[in-house]
Amino acid sequence: MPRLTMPPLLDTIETGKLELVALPGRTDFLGKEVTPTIGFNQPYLGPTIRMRNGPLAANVRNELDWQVSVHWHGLMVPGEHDGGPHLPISPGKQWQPDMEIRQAPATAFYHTHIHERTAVDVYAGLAGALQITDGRDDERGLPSNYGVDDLTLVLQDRRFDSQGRMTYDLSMMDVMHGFTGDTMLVNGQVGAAAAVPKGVVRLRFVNGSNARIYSLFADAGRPLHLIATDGGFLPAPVALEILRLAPGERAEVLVDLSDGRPVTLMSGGDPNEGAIGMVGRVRGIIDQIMDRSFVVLPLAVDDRLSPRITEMPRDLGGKLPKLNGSVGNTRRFSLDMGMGGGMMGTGMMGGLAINGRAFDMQRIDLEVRRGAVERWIVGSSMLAHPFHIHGAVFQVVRENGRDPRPENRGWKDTVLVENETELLVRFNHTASRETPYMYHCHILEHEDGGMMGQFTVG
Ligand SMILES: [Cu+2]
Repeated sequence: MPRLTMPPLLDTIETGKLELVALPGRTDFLGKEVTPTIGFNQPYLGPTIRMRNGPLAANVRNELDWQVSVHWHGLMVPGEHDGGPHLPISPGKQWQPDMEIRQAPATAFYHTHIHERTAVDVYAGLAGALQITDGRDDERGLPSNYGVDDLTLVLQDRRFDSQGRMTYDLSMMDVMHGFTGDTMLVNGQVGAAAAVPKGVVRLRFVNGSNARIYSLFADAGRPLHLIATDGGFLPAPVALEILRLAPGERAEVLVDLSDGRPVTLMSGGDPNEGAIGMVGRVRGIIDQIMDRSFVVLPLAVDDRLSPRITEMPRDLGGKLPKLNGSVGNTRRFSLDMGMGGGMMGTGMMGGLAINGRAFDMQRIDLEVRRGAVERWIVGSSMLAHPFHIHGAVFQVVRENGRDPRPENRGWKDTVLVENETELLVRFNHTASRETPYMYHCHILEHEDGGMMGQFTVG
């Protein structure tokens, strides 16, 4: 079994500079035929960008023949630096946002975000992981040795043809449910295993899949100790049996391998996948009857690596969100799939919308006051949708009438909406009419199909 490798680390801490180039490439995923792919600074995916608070001068060059952008998913930067659909980089051109990073340590994500091209271009490779660090992980007792005891894991699922070429042929079902593949990729690698020291290991998950919702667990009942959500650290580790991770979400967990035994990371089936997604409400029962679980990544202990951390930390220093004090507007969002007549022919594509309206680049859907906390109630009548808001972090208050799942109690910027989810959202960063922020479903086929809106903050 090949050994899992990390994306190259692009550390901006000394230089305060970040150079990315969107490039065409060729990638041999299965040891058979090569697939034309795209990536940042390499043939497929991009480096892990490490940054800390302070000025960061980015320079993104586009060497592809079509427009791309770089959305910093999870970075709290103003709309003009956010890299959304209004900030395309034309072929041969560059984009140079002079950013100021000021936020808690976290694992984030970056990817192209051109309207109606996001799904196909992220699928082909234009995405990567990002980490904001404050250099104080030793004080927290956390593993921080990149690629040794601190692993970045970009999770993606893909399909391949009989020649071994990666394919992206969308059926009506794929548009409807989002595209799911039958082959698991971690950091662009198929069938690899991680080798780690005999101690506590940190896993930074980035769900970079177009649509797949993972229900991650370790075999033999070993817990995953959740230490950070999208927006950063929890106060203390929380032991989970299952960690659900929808597209666009990130989570950091610790796994204890100090007994030397290997661990296999697995995932349960995707609640939206195939015919099962159509009967959504009873999927829990179906999962019990039909085991749809699969291997995400085996972890084996390598005795040559000396463990640095051998105990679970107690105090991570994070704070849970408590935004209840000063809530302004309440807004309702329904994530629509245009059923009822819309299923036939091209009507279905037009059915993907929010509050009955498909995304329109020319229409500002909302105007939010800077500094406001708003109550956003997001509902779905069909399938589960990961709802992402640009330039803001939120507290999940209620999920389907209950307290939020444990993995949704920290600061979030993306959350999976099944029936109804209530959020308190804090808007601290500005976005103009020229470069508004987006809110959207992070199933990329849904986003491209129109399940997106845009707003200003000022
Ligand atoms: Cu969706």
